[in-house]
Amino acid sequence: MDTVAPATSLSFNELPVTPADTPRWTVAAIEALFALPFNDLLFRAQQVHRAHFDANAVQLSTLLSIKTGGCAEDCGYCPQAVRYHTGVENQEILSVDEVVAAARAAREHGATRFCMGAAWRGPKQRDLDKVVAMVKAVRGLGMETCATLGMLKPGQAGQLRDAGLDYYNHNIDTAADNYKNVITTREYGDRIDTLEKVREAGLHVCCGGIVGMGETRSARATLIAQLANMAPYPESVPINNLVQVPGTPLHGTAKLDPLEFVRTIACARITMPKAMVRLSAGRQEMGDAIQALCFLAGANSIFYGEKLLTTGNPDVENDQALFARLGLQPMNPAATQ
Ligand code: SAM
Ligand code: DTB
Ligand code: SF4
Repeated sequence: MDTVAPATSLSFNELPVTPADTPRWTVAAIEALFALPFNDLLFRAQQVHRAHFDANAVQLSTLLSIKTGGCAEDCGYCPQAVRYHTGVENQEILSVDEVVAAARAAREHGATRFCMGAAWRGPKQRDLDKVVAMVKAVRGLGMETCATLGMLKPGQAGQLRDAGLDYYNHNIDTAADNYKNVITTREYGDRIDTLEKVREAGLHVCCGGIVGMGETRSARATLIAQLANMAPYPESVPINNLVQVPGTPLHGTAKLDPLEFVRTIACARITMPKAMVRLSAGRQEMGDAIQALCFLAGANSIFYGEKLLTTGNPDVENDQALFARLGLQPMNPAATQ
C-alpha cells in the first residue's frame, strides 16, 4: 500500500493515483482529510468530482422492500431484525406482479434504477428463484436493477447476473474493528466473502456503510479506507446516516453533527473518485441545506421515492423541488456505466 502524506501537505494534483486509477489510502491520510478546514475539504472534493462527473447530475434509484421484517440477524441499527420490537410488520416475499407495478411507478417518476431489498441473512434457493424472476421482469421495463439480499452462497451471484442484475448491494456497514459493537450474528469477513463472490460474477458492486452509530471520527476514516482500498473500489458507495428507529439498540445514540456527515461524503468522493457516492438513508431528517452541501461534497446519487425499505424518505415532489432550486438534473443511465 502506498503511504500517503497528510492531506494538508498535498495539492489536488499531487493526490496519489495508481495506474489503475485506484488510490490506496491510509487511515491517517483520510483522518487528515477529515481534519481539513471545511471549505478546503469541500473544494478538494468538488475538484475531484468535476474531474470525473457532471457536477449537476444525480442518479436516481428507487428502493422496494420485497420481503420485510422477521430477520434473524442482530444488526443494531435495523428495524427489521425480529429480536427488536420496532412495530415493523412482517411481510412475506412479494409477487413478481407487485414488484413490476412498483418498478413501473418508479420509472414514471424518473428513477432509472430499481433496487430490491430483502430482510434475509441470505436467500434460500427457492427465494433466489423468485428474485431471478423479479430481476428479469424489471430489466424488461428497461430499468437498471440492483438487489440486496444478504450473504450469497456459491453460484447465487452468477444466477443473479444471468437474470440481468446490474448491481448487488452489500454494505460493510462499519469499520472492521467496530463490527462486533454493531452486529454479532456474522463477521466482517462474511461480508467480504459475499463481496468477492459478487465481484467474481462480474456484477457491479454497491458497498458502503452507516455513520451516526456513535463511532469515532477515526472509525469513520477507517470505514472509508476499507472501502477505498478494495481493489477495485465499489462502483457505488452508499453513505447512510443512521435512521434511529425506536426498539433498535442504537435508538437514542447521540446524533452525528450534520457537517461531519458532509465531511464523510467528501472523504468518500476524494478517495473513490470514479464511484457513484450515494447520499442514502437519513435524507428526510437532514433538511435541504445539508443535502445541498452533500451534493457539493460530491454525492451524486440518491434513493428516490417516499420510502426507503421500512422508513421514510423525502417525497418525490420535495426532491423535484430541491433539484429545481439547486439546478440539478437526473443522471442519464449511460453516464454510470
Ligand atoms: N438483509 C440484507 C443485508 O443486511 O445485507 C439486505 C437489506 S439491509 C436492510 C441493507 C442495508 O440497509 C444495511 O446493510 C444497512 O447499511 C442499511 N440500513 C438498515 N437499517 C438502517 C438504518 N436504520 N439506518 C441506516 N441504514 C440502515
Ligand atoms: C443502503 O445502503 N441503504 C438502503 C439500501 N442500501 C438497501 C437501505 C436503507 C434502509 C434504512 C432503514 C429502512 O428503511 O428500513
Ligand atoms: Fe437483517 Fe439486513 Fe436488517 Fe441486518 S440489516 S437485521 S441482515 S435485514
